[in-house]
Amino acid sequence: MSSAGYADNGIACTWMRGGTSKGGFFLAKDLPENISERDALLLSIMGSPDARQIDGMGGADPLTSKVAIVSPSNRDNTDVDYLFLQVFVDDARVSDAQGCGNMLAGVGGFAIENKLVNAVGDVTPVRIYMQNTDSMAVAQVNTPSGQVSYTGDASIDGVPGTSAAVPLVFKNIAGANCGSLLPTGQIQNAIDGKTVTLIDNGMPTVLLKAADLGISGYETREELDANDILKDALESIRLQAGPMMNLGDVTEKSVPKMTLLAPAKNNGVIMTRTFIPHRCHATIGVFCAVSVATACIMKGSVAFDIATPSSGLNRVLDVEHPLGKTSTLLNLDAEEKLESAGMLRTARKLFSGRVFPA
Ligand code: NQM
Repeated sequence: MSSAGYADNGIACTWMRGGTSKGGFFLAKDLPENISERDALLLSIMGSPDARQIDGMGGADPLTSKVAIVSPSNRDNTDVDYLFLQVFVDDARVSDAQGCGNMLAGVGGFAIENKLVNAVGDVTPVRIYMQNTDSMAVAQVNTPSGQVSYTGDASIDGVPGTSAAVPLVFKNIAGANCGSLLPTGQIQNAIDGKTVTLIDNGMPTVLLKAADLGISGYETREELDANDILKDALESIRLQAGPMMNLGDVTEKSVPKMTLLAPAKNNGVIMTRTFIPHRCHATIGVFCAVSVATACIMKGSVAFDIATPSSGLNRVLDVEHPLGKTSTLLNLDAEEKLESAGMLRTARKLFSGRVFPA
C-alpha cells in the first residue's frame, strides 16, 4: 500500500500495556515488508521525532514509544515470532538492537486474540521466539472459557491496580546480544577509572556502584535525569563498553543499559537505577533485571559485593528500583549453573482498532 493509502485507511493495531511499558502491537502481515517504509510509518504513528510526540500515539517517554510485531512461527516447538522495535522519541530512529521483556508480556494475549494460537484450558502457554535476541520465552496467558482475559489479582510495582498474571520463562538468554554472559571474559573491567561488570543475560548491561559515580543510588528518576555531570560520565563509559561487549559503535544504539547499584533498602537483594541509556528508567527492564540478578550471584562482580546473599537452586531475587521491586526467578542446576530465568508480569489491552499515520 502507498503511504497515502495507509494515511487514509489506517493499519490494524492493538495498544497494550506490557509490564511497565506501553506500545503498539501489530501483525507483521499488516505492515510493509520494506524496513525503511515500515520504520517511517512507525515513526509517524508514534509522532517521532518530537519530545512531546504530540502528533502521534507515543507517550513522550522511551517506555511508551515501543512496538511489538507478531507473526506465526515456522520454527519447531514455537507458536509465534516477536520482533521488538524501540521508536526513539526525539530522534527519527527505530531500533531492533534490543529485546523488551515488558512488551513481551502482551505478545501471548495478542497472538491468541488474533487467532495465531488456540486457547487451551484456563491458562494457555504461548511459545514465543524473540527475534531480536534469537532466544525463546514461554508466556502463560489467562484464558478462562477459551478467551483471553486481562483481569486478575496480580500486581507489579510501577503499575497501579491489578491484572491477570503473565508468568514468563526464558531459556538460553545468556549472551543473547553479546555472544556470552560475560562478553569480555572477565567478571570486572575498568573504564574511566571505574570498576564495572559487563554482563548480558538477555540485556547488555553495564553495572557500576552508584557510590563510585558520586551518587547514593536512592535518588528519584527526575533527580538523576537532571544530573548532566552523571549522564556525561555514564555516556563516556557506555561508548567504551559497547565495543568491549561486542556491540560495536553504540553511539546510536539503545544498548548497553547503564545500571547503578546500591545496597537494598526494602528487603530486596540490591537497589538499582538504570539509564536506558540516556534517560533513567521509571523501574527496570525485565531482561535488565535478570542480568542484574544474575550478577548478584556471581562472585567477583560489582553487584555480588553489595548484594544480599541468596541460596538454593530456585532463587527469587527482588531487584529494587525507583518504584518498588521486580522479582526475578533464577533456576540453577545441580552444579549451580544458571538453567533458566523467569519473571511475573501483567499486561492489559487498552485499545484495538486502526491507527492512522500522517
Ligand atoms: O530489559 C526498557 C522496559 C525496557 C526493556 C529498556 C525491557 C527489558 O522496561 O527486558 O523490558 O531497557 O529500554 O520495557
